[in-house]
Amino acid sequence: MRLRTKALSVMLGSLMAVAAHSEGAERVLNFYNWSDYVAEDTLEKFTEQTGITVNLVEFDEEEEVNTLLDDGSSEYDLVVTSLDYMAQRLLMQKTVFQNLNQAKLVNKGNLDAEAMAFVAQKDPFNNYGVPYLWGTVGIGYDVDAVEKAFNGNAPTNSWDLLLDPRNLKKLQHCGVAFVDTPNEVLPIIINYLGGDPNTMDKDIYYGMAQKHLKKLAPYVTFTSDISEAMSEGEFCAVLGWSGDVLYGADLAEENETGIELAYSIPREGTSAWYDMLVIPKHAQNVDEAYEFLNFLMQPEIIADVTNYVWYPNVNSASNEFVDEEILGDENIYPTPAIQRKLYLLSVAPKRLAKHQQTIWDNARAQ
Ligand code: SPD
Repeated sequence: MRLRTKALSVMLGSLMAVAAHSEGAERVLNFYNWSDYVAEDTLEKFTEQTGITVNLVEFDEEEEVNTLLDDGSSEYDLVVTSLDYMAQRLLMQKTVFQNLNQAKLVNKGNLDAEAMAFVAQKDPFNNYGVPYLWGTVGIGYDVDAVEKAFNGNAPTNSWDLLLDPRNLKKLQHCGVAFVDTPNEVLPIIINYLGGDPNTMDKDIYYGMAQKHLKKLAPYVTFTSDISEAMSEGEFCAVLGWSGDVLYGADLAEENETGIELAYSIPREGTSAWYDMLVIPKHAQNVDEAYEFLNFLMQPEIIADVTNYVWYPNVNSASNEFVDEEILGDENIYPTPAIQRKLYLLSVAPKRLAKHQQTIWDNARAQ
């Protein structure tokens, strides 16, 4: 976990706070978010507009935020978590986040109605979360290193590249990573082997998925923190999230590391995921959380985030502010034809999630 209170935000926040102090208490928002998942100036702009100081704490693994929510912590006022986690808790009738007051979400009209309906399959009536960003799980690769390993014939648009152990062997020397989320990777493996990615059958997990993962594991590092590592040449191929690979590509360019990274959505299809903004049940600064939610739903603000982190948003009004290079890239904003190949994973009941974790832990220990 990294603590990064944006310097300027603090400065502006403090200046505003001086003014605010004479009228009342300083206003703060404690925000728990993934690392590298907001534009550089988003928080400063919010402080400028509202006088609210944002304390940003970043995490690198999904488990960190989920544990925090499960524990009922009152440390944060707004957190980013996955739609899958939300759905699982809703299924268990465990309300670890607040039922949103829709009347306070004055900017929600900017959000795409179709995307909201899609998300509502797991968060009925969009009661508990506001979609932040979304993406796919696909193939990230170092163009030169991977082509070299395959003499110019690398199957970079097929899961064969990362899920056929013979291919992994060819990539072993330049480093392969898989995103550290069993609930996402195991269904992809099952789908690759011809099964239903949404199966709830534990025998398929312990049979098909576990057996195959065992063959892949010796070549793989399991981590969700790949952007910087890829930009520096630590991994030449990853099974990972779209924006993290492309953010890595941006870093490589900025730091002139000489590495060219690319991302592809495999032709066999893959899963799409949504990250949601939720207010934890015991949040202390709820009004500030609503102000930030409305701020993030401003088209130019969320477009800035997309332009910085390379993940698409669901704010249709923001499209005109999103860089051409990003809006026109079908691996980031998939065309309708590609979208038809994307699936949403069903909510795994807690029992199955435990089996997924056991299989994963066994592979990691290999
Ligand atoms: N660098 C931040 C990446 C956040 C991506 N979230 C993906 C969640 C998928 N379940």
